[in-house]
Amino acid sequence: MLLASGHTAEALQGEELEHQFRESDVVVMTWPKCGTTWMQEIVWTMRNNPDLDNPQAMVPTHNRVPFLELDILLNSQNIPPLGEDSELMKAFRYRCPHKDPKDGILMQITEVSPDPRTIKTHLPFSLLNPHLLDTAKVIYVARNPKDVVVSYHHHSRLIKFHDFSSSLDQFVQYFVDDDLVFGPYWMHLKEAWEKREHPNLHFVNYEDLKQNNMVEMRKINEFLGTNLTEEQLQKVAKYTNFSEMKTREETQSDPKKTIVFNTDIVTSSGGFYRKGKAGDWKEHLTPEMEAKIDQWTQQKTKDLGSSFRFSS
Ligand code: PPS
Repeated sequence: MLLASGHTAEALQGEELEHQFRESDVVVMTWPKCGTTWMQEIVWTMRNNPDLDNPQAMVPTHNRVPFLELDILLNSQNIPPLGEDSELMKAFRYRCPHKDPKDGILMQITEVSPDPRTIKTHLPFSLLNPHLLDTAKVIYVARNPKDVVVSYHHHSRLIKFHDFSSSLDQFVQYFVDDDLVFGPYWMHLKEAWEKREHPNLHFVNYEDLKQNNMVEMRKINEFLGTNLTEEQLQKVAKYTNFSEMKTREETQSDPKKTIVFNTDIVTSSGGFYRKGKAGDWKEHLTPEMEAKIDQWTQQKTKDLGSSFRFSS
């Protein structure tokens, strides 16, 4: 699988995803578990639902904001071929009549999505169209790797198809060895960090979004050029906070999602909306795991400059 063990972004140079971006696109770019879904909902709502009266908002986030490279994950040998009665295939048949799913289900759904598109990707800049920033806007969300690894470990056990049951200790080792799906965490972040002054890139930390929510919401509003009033921003901030998003997901659909989720993990550790906190790693990482991540971070962040930091 692309970017799984042994495939670094460097090794894949020249194999970029050939997606044509449009001027009105906003791409939410993250390493997994850094706050993608939260930012998808903020951006989509600011652009399409500032007064919270758009009935389209009832459609689950992932159907409004396509996950550009999901086909790569769907091609995993762990995942049985999508049946015609699956939600995704039904959406494909409806939105892309006469198209062949073998040419990419999500790729083609993304292509036919109407403007203005908000697109999710976990791919780094080096694996996307090199003209991305000349064309579209990108919001990059970074998160403290200690919270990322805890959240990703949970996710890997939660999603049935990942078929993952190893310990957090083992998972931390995979993380610092750059052996998890979507590859080296620091390389991904560094590629965005280096471009942070580009007018079409907005770089935000999950921790800042959590702690100074309205400050960050105003910055996003300015970056997107959405011109929301303070009152609209307050509404969007409330609508996209953790508890509201969690409640919406649980009331809109089967919270245990038995086809996709391991129900015993949902019961013991929570669903997709697990904790939504900055600093929850303190409840999970042992001093040894923490030291391992600190040492790795120190090594990998040397050339990021002194202005780079995570707030907790
Ligand atoms: S994914 O699967 O890569 O797209 O996951 P991603 O959305 O990037 O990250 C999931 C984590 O983000 C938390 N989350 C939120 N935190 C704060 N506020 C809001 N609104 C929000 N929505 C999702 C989610 O709970 C996961 O973090 P953990 O630490 O596991 O709770």
